[in-house]
Amino acid sequence: MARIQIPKIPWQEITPEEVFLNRRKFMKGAGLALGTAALAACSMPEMEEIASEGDTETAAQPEAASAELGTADELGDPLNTFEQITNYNNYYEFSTDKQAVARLAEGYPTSPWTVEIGGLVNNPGTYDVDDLKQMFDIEERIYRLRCVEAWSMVIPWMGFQLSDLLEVIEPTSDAKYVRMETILDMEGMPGQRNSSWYQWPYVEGLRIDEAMNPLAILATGLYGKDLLPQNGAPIRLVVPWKYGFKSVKSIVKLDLVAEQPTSLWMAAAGHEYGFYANVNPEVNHPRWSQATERRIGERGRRPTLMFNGYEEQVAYLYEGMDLVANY
Ligand SMILES: Nc1nc2c(c(=O)[nH]1)N[C@H]1C(S)=C(S)[C@@H](COP(=O)(O)O)O[C@H]1N2
Ligand SMILES: [Mo]
Repeated sequence: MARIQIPKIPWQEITPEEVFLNRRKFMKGAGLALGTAALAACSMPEMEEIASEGDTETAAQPEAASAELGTADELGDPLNTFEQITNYNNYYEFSTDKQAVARLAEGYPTSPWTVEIGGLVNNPGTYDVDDLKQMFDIEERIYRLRCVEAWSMVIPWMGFQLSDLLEVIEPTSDAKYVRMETILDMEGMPGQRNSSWYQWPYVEGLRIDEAMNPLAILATGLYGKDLLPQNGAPIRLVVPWKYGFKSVKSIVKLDLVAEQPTSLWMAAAGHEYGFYANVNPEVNHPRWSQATERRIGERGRRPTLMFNGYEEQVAYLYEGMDLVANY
């Protein structure tokens, strides 16, 4: 079962910088590692025990297990509901109809599942997802997800830092990019079978320094539960400062490579979907503005934030780069 760390301090009470850069260290320092019990299986007495461990500078909230998980992002925006997050999905392997994906993906087999990890690394290997979940600290990360179609959600992911995996597999000095691939399964995935317009499998990539940024995670769950198929079970990328299409789902292959990978979207329409795809309210998509967005569940529109609100954490990656040319 997954090793889960329960944050003692509510997410929104920590400053953004601590949240993003020191959170895990902080949690380890506070001695809050929680054995091997799955969160959903925790009984109240166990929760109380855990909550009373470590120092006591902030009050734990043992009376409500759910209070241990966050309820808003660091900007104070409330989480989207589990129902919203699991019923409004982009997953073209199943359907281009966002509201049809959940039904079509229901029961899609995601266990056992292995990820083949290799390319320009010292330690290649094929890993079972269950083993990856044991190897790394699984923690909650509440992130905004901004789709290039100009809608957004706030999602409480569970996952581990991509940088932790990279440290284990040790990229060689020739490695410049990380390339990730979704499963190819024409038989099981109706969208792959029915749409030959796209060059399956879905491929995405990051520059290695982007992949090392602490915000980049491989997510294995949300709302404290394992991912459902429609959200990219059992393991998918989440890079919250980029448009949602970069966050490739249901990964079976991860390679370190020397050349910039060509993503499925670059191959399909490179003038509309670039490699970087950083959220930027000033660079419009050829067919629509990116200045504002619709938060699912809200009326009206809200302004889109540079790098989706994560500028402080990621702007250094693009210093001196032309963000219009490198969209
Ligand atoms: N393999 C794969 N990954 C994918 C997609 C897809 O169609 N196939 N859609 C992307 C897009 S456009 C978005 S907005 C997010 C949506 O993630 P969610 O459905 O979990 O909210 O997944 C991304 N990852
Ligand atoms: Mo998207």
